[in-house]
Formats: sequence, C-alpha cells, structure tokens
Amino acid sequence: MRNSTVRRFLLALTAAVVMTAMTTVAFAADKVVLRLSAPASATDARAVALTTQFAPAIADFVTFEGHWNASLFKQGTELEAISRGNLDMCIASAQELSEFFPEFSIFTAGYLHRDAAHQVRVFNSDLMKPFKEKVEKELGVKLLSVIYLGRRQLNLRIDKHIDTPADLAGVKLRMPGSEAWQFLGRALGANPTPMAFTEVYTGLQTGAIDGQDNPLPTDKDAKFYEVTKQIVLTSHLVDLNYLAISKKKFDSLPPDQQAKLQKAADDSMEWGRQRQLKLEDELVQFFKDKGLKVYEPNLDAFRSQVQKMYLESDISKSWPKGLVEKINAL
Ligand code: KDO
Repeated sequence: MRNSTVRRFLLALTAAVVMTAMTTVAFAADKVVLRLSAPASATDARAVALTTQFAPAIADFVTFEGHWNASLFKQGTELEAISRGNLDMCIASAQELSEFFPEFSIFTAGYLHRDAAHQVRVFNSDLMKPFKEKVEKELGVKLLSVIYLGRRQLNLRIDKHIDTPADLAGVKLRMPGSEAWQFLGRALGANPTPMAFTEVYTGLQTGAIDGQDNPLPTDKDAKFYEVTKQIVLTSHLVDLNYLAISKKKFDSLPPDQQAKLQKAADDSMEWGRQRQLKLEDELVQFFKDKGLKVYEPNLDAFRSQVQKMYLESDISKSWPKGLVEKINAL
C-alpha cells in the first residue's frame, strides 16, 4: 500500500473505532443505572442471585451496580438513602421497615412464618397490600419481591449445651442493631447485644460476644464456623428480606421495562430461594465436618416462650387486629 492509502486506511479505522466507542457510550448512557447497597458479601446467596440472574435478565436497559459489605451505605441506612434519592435499590429487612412503620414488626416475630413457601404466600397475598402501599407512599420505596434468607439458628462460641431458653440466660447474643432484633434476642432468653453484621466475625473471635444468630448459609459465607463451637437449630425465625427499589426510579421506566424488571426480580429471588433451601440441607454436615456440634434443642420450649413473649409485648399492639390468625391460615 502507498503511504497516502495507508494514511487514509488508518484515518478510516480511527474514525470507525471512535464511532463504535461513542455508540457504546451512548447506549450505556441510555441505560438506567441501578445502584444497590447491602451489608451482604459478594458471595452471599442474595448477591449471587442478583448478579448472576437479576442483572443479566435486564441488561438490555439496566446497568446494575451491586455494592456489597455495606461499602456504600451502613447497614440499616439504605431505606433512608433511597427515600432521599441517593440510592436506587437495597435488600431491606422487616426489622428495618418496622423502624418506620411499627406494624412491620409482625414479620419479625419469631416462629410466625412457617417456611419459605409460606413467606411467598404472605408477600403475594392481599394482606400485604396496605403494607406495600404505605412504604411506597411514605418512603418512596417499592417492595419488589420477597427474599428467603433462611432459618436463623443460634451459633455460639461457648460450649454450654442449650436445650431451653433458660439455658441462654446471661449469654451475650449479638443481634442486629434495632429494637425488633433486640426483642427477639430477649424472647429467646438471651442477653442481646447490638452489633453491625460486618463486625460479628471479630466480635466472636475476641469474645466480645458469646454468639450470634443467622441462617446456615450466612454462617458459612461469613466463616463464623472458624470462631464458634456450636450451632443450635432453633429455627427461631424463618427470615426474609425484601428486594426494594426507588419508586420514582421504577415509575420512570416504560411499562414493558417495569414488567421485565418485576419478572427478573421474582425469577431471580425464586432461583435464590431454591438454592438457599438446598444449601441449608447440605450445610449441617459441613459444620459437623468443621468440628462444630450441631443439634436441635427442645423446640416446643423455644416456640412457646417466644410466641408468648411477642403476644404479651407492646410490639404486638401495633399489629393489625386478626392478622396473626390470617397469616397462620395462609
Ligand atoms: C444480620 O445482620 O445478622 C443479617 O442477617 C440481618 C439481615 O436482615 C440482613 O440484613 C443481613 O444481615 C445482611 O444482609 C448481611 O448478610
């Protein structure tokens, strides 16, 4: 090729590269950015469901950014961040929502939801409508889908055998930092201590706390088995989260994209639910292999004490009349 031909060729190539880059930027700019912040780690089941299922399903119109380990917002401050327009999505807990709307504490009560399927029935039932509407209206947050976190179990660094709530007297049990969680700790018979999730491993290692409660997949993911001696299978809370999004952001999407996003949320959370259930089954052996004692206590003793404490407490005064019975009937 002659020099001028080479130059023309290079110029054309440069122009093509620039055009492609500009188009990519334009497409990227056209996409809606959804920033989610959560205390969960990037390997946590919910993070995996969001990054491997949810994000790819809506990738044609959404750029999903997951910020894990509370790197963007501190645990418990995400709902307010969405409300103020500083964040688009989060993994909200009923405990956090109960700080704004006390009636949400019904979904934080020990031994209320029976299992993962029951959670889904409750979330999709008409009973949930006034709860969802209130959060949308007053907080500007839309609860897209229910997330199965798993059955919370006691995980202790002390060796003492736990059979009934009385055996937990004086045990410093880390619970997340809100009143709904602290109450659950007391209902279990323990001495609850608030602490952020990201500090729990060190708390167990140093002995600042005697134990913590979380579902088995979380205990594995956070490596709590390295610094604890036993897991007591109390299953005291079939724990849930809600996949939450800014209502303003959601409403700004055209209807077909809203529907696609909603479906991606439901499908990915169902995928996560099945994965989490399978993990819970498999992990008992994993912890035993790591040298931990894993056993069931007197479940009737735990269930009756916890349910009684809730029903006699001020917390249950905020629950809509007859709702416990309706939830039980679902
Ligand atoms: C926790 O702090 O123990 C907890 O399990 C509470 C849940 O509601 C949820 O927020 C979870 O932490 C975090 O997402 C970290 O896994």
